[in-house]
Amino acid sequence: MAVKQTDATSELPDRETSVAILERMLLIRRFEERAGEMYAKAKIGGFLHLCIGEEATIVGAVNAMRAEDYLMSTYREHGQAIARGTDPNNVMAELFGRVDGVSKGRGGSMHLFDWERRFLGGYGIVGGNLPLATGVALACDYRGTDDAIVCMFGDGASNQGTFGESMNLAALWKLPVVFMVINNQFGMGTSLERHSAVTDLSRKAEGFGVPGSRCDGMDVLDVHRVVGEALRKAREDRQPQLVEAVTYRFRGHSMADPEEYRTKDQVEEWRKRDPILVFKQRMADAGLITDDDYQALDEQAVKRVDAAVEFADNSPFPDLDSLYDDIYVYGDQVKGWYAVDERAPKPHRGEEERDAGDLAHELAEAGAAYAGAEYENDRQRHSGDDTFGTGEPAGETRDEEGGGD
Ligand SMILES: Cc1ncc(C[n+]2csc(CCOP(=O)(O)OP(=O)(O)O)c2C)c(N)n1
Repeated sequence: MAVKQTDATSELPDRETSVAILERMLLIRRFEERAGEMYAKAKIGGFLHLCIGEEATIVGAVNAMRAEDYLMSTYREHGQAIARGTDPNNVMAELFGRVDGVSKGRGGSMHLFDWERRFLGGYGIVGGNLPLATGVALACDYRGTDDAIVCMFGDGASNQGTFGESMNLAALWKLPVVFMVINNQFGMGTSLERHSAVTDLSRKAEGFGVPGSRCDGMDVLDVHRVVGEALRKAREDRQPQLVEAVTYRFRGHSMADPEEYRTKDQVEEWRKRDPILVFKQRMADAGLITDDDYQALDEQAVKRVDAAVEFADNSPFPDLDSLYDDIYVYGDQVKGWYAVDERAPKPHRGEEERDAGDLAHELAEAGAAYAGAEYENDRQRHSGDDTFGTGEPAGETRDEEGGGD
């Protein structure tokens, strides 16, 4: 896998714009690093997928969108939310599972959502967001709007059946959608060459009638240029597009990744093309920024993230009474708990937690008791050693090893 060098063909924007781009990428980087730390300290539950290394791909693409456009992403989406303008406080609070999180603490890291900014998530099912994005594009078209959607997914997701199904319908119905494959070289621990017969992913949808283009995902300006043009074609010519951004994730797939599928040398080779440092150097060469300016921007990003952690820490966990709010299931599946199958003008029975049947309550309480016992066991296992060098009491840390998503 060759490391593509930046051609640096896209012109550098004015100082103010360039600083804003750098600022945003730095904020995402520092946010992700801190999220990793908070995960190790067990402040964050579930899984955590960091986008460190992919900042140019994210910021370049999001900056090419209009405010009215929609964005849909995968579980590796903290950066997308921040790039779209969601307050880092609410993103961190969601990671912490607190009520002030963007999804009221119910979604966690993989399910960020911000309707106001038309950020439609955060999606845990690999390839599951492609048909949904196609549906959103259909809605944009059906309502006669000028809006479009950018749907981001990984190289691994391009092997899902949903990829072909979505491309076909988008092309057939001439929908305003840009499918953006973030090729970070791996689907979990499987490299692109080992999981996809076609490795030029920009061409993978051609047979379905969706033309593609490729950008250097480590070059924020190149991404901006290519996604901007793809959005124009999707919006104005009603021709859906596939954009491949060639990038690399510097960290493991998730926090539970021993990274046995790649060498340190390979990671180091790609780190030489760190999208933030490369962009900073271009700005410095053009006389737009000094080392002191950069230092100040970095400190500002760190402070912003400090504030986000403090905010998240001070936000309460959702009330146990709200456990059954905003949840829809069919009545047959959980006894005494009804929702979508009983549409009526009045509040639905399942929307009142108190109406939930005994069984649902018992299950919830048993689950909470079980989680408490696990936590205690974990504390005892770690008591007395600072395994991860976090400087925190050992019981506050978690084991990062072991399989997982
Ligand atoms: C349908 C489905 N199958 C399997 C998984 C488990 N899984 C989680 S992430 C992942 C790898 C996806 O890789 P890629 O699409 O390249 O995205 P990346 O993680 O590199 O951003 C897999 C297989 C899942 N979440 N959903």
